[in-house]
Amino acid sequence: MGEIVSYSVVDGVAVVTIDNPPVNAMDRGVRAGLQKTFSDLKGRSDVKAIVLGCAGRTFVAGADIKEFDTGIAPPGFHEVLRLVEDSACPVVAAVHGTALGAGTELALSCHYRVADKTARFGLPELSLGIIPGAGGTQRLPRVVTLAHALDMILSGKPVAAPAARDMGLVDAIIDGDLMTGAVAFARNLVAKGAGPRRTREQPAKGAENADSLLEEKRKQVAKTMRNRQSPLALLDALKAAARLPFDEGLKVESDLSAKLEQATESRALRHLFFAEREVRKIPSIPASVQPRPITHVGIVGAGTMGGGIAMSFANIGVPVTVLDAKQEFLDTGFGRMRGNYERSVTRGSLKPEQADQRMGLIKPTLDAAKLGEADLIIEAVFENMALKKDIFRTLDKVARPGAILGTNTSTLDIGEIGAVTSRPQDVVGLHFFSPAHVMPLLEIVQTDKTAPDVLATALDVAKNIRKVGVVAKNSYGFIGNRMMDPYAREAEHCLLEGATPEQVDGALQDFGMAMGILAVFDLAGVEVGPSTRRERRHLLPKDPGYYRCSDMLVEKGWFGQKTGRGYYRYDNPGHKRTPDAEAAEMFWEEGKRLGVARRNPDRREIQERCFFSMINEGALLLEEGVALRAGDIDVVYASGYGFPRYRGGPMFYADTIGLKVIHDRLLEFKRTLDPQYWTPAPLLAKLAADGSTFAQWDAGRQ
Ligand code: T1G
Repeated sequence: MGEIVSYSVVDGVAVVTIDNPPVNAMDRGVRAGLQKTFSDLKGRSDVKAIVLGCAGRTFVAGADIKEFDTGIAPPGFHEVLRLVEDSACPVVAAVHGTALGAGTELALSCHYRVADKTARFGLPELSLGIIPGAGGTQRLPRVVTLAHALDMILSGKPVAAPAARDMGLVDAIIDGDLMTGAVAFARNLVAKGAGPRRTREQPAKGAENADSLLEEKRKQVAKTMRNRQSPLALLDALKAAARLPFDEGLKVESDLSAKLEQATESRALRHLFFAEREVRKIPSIPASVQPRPITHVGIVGAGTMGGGIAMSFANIGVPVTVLDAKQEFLDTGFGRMRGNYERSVTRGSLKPEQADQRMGLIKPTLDAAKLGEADLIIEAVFENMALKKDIFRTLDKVARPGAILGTNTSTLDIGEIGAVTSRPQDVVGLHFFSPAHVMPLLEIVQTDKTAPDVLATALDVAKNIRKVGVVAKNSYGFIGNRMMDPYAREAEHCLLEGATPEQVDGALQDFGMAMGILAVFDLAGVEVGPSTRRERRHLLPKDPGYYRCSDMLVEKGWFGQKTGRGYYRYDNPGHKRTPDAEAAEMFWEEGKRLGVARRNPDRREIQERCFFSMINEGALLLEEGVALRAGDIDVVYASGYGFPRYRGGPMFYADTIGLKVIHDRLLEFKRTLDPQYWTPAPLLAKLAADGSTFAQWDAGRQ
């Protein structure tokens, strides 16, 4: 590999190139290379201007996130960026790809910035639980207004080059070859005698209304970004940018950054960043295995799930054929998809012509033979084994050889489904989450017959449709729903013991869950759980209180939002969720009838019973090999179940509590609650005894 940072001087313009694949992360090597280069160039009187660009697919895409765990080795960011900014001749950043985090901060330390039109700039540090730590909070408000800087960093969303130019972050968009254009831009600066334009010497823009702007945001983030420190720290850093001289503001930023980097919030978010990339690595799939090309997809079932899945493929330009049994089902399904696209157009997230183009890619059919040219067919019909088997027998006849047959089942045995075909090796579970065109999680379920290249294809499909694909072994509930079972079981049992639904959900939301599980059941339909359990009643625990509350609601026809009553009432004008004293009373009476002790569990007990039982189930999944890594379980929960990302997922959270603490609490619940549910998983008991963690268990298996 060549030098990480190199330069050449042509007719007085030095072109500096960073080449640090895969994303030019500004690791120690890059920082040292920049330090050496700009020190060398400092002494060259023949150099009249400097252009700084990157090789490969993107300008610097950030600091090397791995370095936070080991500490930032010298030279540090401030030292290097100051050297760039102190250059006696103009420095022009030439930006392509995604200049994120330290990438944008490096560009800000240059005096001018040019970009190709597809380039994007961003400061996504809050998504890692930190704030820009290389001067971004101090330099950005000196180039764009404080309001723009605040929005850019708080949202973390990349800004496209044209918009960046409009706000003052980019001086010119380069058509044609970026470096050629950047050198021409630099020569023009020299020709017109434009010297360095040091960002730190500019006044903060729009600082006059800093107090009101930042105070209003403080109130907002306290609600929308609950339990998190980094957004509040950002407001403090921006206030320093508006009120203090640059160097003092930089000190404020550094002190805040140092604290955040070591805090649990950032360690949790960095854990998820890497875990979401680790999930693509499956040891049983040799690197030589190539995914099968997917150029045409078939969907069986035009319902909510089938339509959402069809949209996921149409959104990336893949044609889709949707089969259903009746024209009216197709009409309803296509109307729903069109409605989804129209809502995106109304929201401004999609242009009308894009919506038309995507809808145009989705074709209806009543004839299964039309699925014959599909490379991948996904069944998404009712959770009924007989129906699914019929469909797979038909697919076995019409699908072309080598086509992959996926099922969106969430509870049925995929091995049993595949067994009715002549090609079980081509059968795989593709468990989408509703709404399928929005939710990022895709559970990829392998049976013991699924071929490695089918798994590789499913992972490739997940990345292409911008979902997070997590591989699970074929077992009831796969990963997510299997761990939901004890979690919701405890939530319901607390109702029999005297808690109200709002107390239970309140405890779960205080923890950081997007929604309490009882409100989720009301949203999804309370009847879904009991009907799934009916299919498995011979396997259920011997416990009359087991999900007794949802059974009672179903007996009364209270299915939740769709019927106006469930755990809560929705029969008010705005269909808002309101407490239902009658339902609570009904649960308590039932608890008494069943002889359940009235414990009136408090917030802490509700949280511990729900989350520790979930974690214990996760440990069982790891032992059974249903989940490959604890990190995979964290990704499932952060991407598909509204688990707060700033806690890193259930298994990371368990490590922060300490496995021995959890283990001892499980034993206490075994003594005081229904003992059949509280036996610590052997893996959890072992790790607790060894003073170890799930993270160490993962690392030991790499
Ligand atoms: N650090 C270390 N490794 C990184 C990395 C980073 N910043 N970004 C990507 N990788 C690895 C990734 O793990 C994967 O590795 C490979 O590169 C390809 O990534 C001081 C403190 C740039 C949009 O948050 O958003 O700067 O799995 O699969 O889908 O203020 O990577 O192949 O071994 O994601 O094309 C701020 C994070 C850091 C950007 C490319 N920057 N990266 O997406 O590829 S904090 C970020 C991304 C910071 C300063 C602060 C994406 C991408 P492997 P990939 P991609």
